[in-house]
Amino acid sequence: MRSIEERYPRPSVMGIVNVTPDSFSDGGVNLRPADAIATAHRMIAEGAAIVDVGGESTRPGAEPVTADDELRRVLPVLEAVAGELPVSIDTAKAEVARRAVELGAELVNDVTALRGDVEMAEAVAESGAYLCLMHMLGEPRTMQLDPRYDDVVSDVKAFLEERLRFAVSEGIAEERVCLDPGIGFGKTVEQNFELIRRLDELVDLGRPIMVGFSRKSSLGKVLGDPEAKTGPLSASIAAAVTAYERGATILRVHDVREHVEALAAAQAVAG
Ligand code: HH2
Repeated sequence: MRSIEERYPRPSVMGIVNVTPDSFSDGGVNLRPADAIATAHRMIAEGAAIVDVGGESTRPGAEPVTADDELRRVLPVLEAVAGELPVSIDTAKAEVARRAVELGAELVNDVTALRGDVEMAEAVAESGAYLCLMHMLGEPRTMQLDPRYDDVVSDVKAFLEERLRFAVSEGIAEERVCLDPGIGFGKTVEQNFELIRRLDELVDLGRPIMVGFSRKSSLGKVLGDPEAKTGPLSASIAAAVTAYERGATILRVHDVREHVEALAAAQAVAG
């Protein structure tokens, strides 16, 4: 069994394929299966190690979708690419994860860290898929209203440690799990930046760290627009490279080619 760090060496890029009408930065772009399939192929050709297919937006304020709707969105895409390309399924639903893995998805990216569906841990354990456990405070509908922590890094670290222990107790091999601080999921701009600044404390948990800062609104806000809903590519790359430099292994991004190039250069500079 290959560990997740052997499968995705540092740094690896995960390309985002949102098959949704309402994702915060690319809603609608890949809603038609043909577009999503073409995007997935392009991202792998541009150097992504894996593409993350999702059928439910988790942007601040998003309403949940049913399993049927989610399956209707992602199945045609997975049927076309999951046996052929390295694919991850971005879902909190066990049924969606099961179907995706049957079709060839190799990683389950659960933004609820196995809290959204009581059957998810079993679905992942049985499938043998890789797993990403992400931190979120609250739920997407309300998470940005007034996020508070004693110390954001210590709180996120304790959460991820507990979720990792839970996953292992449910029969999921630790070597198959990576952890994600959940940038933008119940965090202020400053809390998001502090999580990257002190990423070494999360690296100390001993599992590979995934970071998804791509286009997130904190990057637009720090550039001077307090109402920003997204951030630009330039700032996304800066955040990804900084996260890599502080120990991140997998960078989850919308703009694959630019991030692959930036990370290759950063790696060369770091030596
Ligand atoms: N961010 C989003 C969705 N899934 N998964 C992980 N592991 N880490 C993240 O930071 C993360 C994630 C939100 O970004 P996006 O998919 O572009 O938007 P939306 O949720 O609106 O579809």
